[in-house]
Formats: sequence, structure tokens, C-alpha cells
Amino acid sequence: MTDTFTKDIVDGLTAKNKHLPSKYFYDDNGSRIFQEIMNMPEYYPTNAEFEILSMQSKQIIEALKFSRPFNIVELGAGDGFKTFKLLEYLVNNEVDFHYVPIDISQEAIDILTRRLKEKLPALKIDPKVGDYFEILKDNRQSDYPSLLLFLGGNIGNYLEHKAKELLALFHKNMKRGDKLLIGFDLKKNPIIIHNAYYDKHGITKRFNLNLLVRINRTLDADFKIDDFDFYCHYNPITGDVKSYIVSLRKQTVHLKAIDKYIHFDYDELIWTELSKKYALEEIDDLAEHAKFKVEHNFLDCKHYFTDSLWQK
Ligand code: AVI
Repeated sequence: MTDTFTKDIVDGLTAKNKHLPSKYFYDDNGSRIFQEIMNMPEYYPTNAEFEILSMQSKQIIEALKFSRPFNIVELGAGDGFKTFKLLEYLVNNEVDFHYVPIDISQEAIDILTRRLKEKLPALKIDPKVGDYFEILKDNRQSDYPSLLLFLGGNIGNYLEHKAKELLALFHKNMKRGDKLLIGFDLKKNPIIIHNAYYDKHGITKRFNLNLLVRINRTLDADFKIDDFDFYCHYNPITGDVKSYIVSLRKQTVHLKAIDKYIHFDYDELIWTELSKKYALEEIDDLAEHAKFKVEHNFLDCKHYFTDSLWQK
């Protein structure tokens, strides 16, 4: 029996138009490279969302209109850097709430919990490791209202039908009156977007090619990394940033663990990632389709990014 990783890789590399799922970028090394991306001055989403959460915590909490104790459930909490400002505001103002960070990585959750206990000793934290939806189902049983956080613009990495499926699942696992704060990267001057993804330091290139390194390690493959390059393109009409790995020559790669050969033509592409940018009207449509009501868009001062507050 083959595992999901192997199946996804083989399916993607044997398709007519080759593709690989971007969720596989994030092995330990990939997660470190992603941290480097977030630290690049050109990668504006991190700073934009940080600004929203540090400057508008008060407004966000007031907009919730939760009168009783409540839960903040963060999906894919990671290192919790952005959320810290929101949590700090709540703790400093003695608001009665529980923070429930969820991540698939035990290591990320351990680091986050340790840091938060150190910096905010009064925070009531109930960390969970595992599948979002299993944990969300439990949260439905809670007597208290919940604010779900899905930050960082991760929704942009989903194809439209997948984004709709994900939002429908959120909706199904929320109680009436619960809220969702969801980050969207917005359409803007195409040059700014281009520079954030086709970066001159080559960090995003390394991030993409690391996927081939991961396949070499996991499937005992012999990708020669120098024989591949990176290309990405922003389409300002659709809002799609599409990223690709490019084969620099005609070549064959052997996935020894499953004895499979993959042939590449000269200049053949592997599509690796979609990073969709939204217009505010598109966000309204998405919310409406998933039966949510948009309550407010919290924007950064440059209007590059929004944390959109939705109610079930
Ligand atoms: C995680 N995600 C929102 C990032 C994005 O902007 O699509 C991943 C990324 N890919 C290239 N740079 C950053």
C-alpha cells in the first residue's frame, strides 16, 4: 500500500501537466525557509497582518460582541507570532477567554506553548495537536462562543472549489453566533506582488526546489537540483500567483523507492503553488457562498491585506 505523500507525488509527476501540492513544502527545512520568506522586506503579507493585529486588537475584540467568556481557536497556529499581539491585548485587559492553538506539528505547538507561558503567564491556553476538524467538532460542544482564527492568507493557497469546501467545513463545525477571522491577501500593484514571490534573493526559489530535495530523501530519488529552476507569474486580472519548477534540460529522474522513472522535457514545468489575491467583492462572494455574514474588514494602512471578520 502506498502512503498519501507517495501517491500525490506520483500522480502529480505523471500528469499531462505536471504539478505538486504546495502543502508538501513544509518539512522541517521548508518551514525554516518559509520563516526566511516571512522575514524578507519584499514579502509584505507578514508585516501587513502584524500591523492589523497589533494596531486594531481593540476594534477586533469589540466587533466580536461576545459578552461571556469565549474561546479563541487558532487553526494552524505555527509559531503564533502574529496572534501574540491580540492575546497580549486581551490578557492586559483582563478579558476572560481561553486560547486553543491547533497545529499538526507537535514541535510547533510545544515551542508556542513554552513561549506564551513565559511571556503571558496569565494566559489560559489549551493547545491541541491534530486534525482541525476533529478538534473543531469538540469545540461545538463548548458552552462558550468561539472566535476561529485562520490567518496568514493561507486560504489563498487553495483552488476556488477547495477554498469553498474548506469554508463549508468551518461553517459546519461552528455554532450559530461563532465568528471567523480569516486573512486574505488583496489585489494590489502587480509589481509589489511580483517582487514578493519572484524575489531577488532566491529564497522562494529555494523554498520550491526544497520539494525536490524532500522527494530525493523520502522516495530515494535522484533529482539533480541544479538542473531545475524556478519561475512564477502574477496575473493581475485573476489575482493568481502561480509558481513553477522548470526543468532546465531533457532528463529522467528515478524514484528508486518505488522504482518509477519520470521523464522531463527541456523547459517542462511542474506547477507547485497557487497564491491567490482577492478583491473585497470576491471575499464577500466567498463568504456568502459559505453562508457567512461579513461583519468587518480590518485592513492595514496600505490596504495590502485584510483580516475579514465573519459571523455564522
Ligand atoms: C503560506 N502562504 C500563505 C504563502 C503564500 O504567500 O502563498 C506561501 C508562500 N509561497 C511563496 N511565498 C510564500
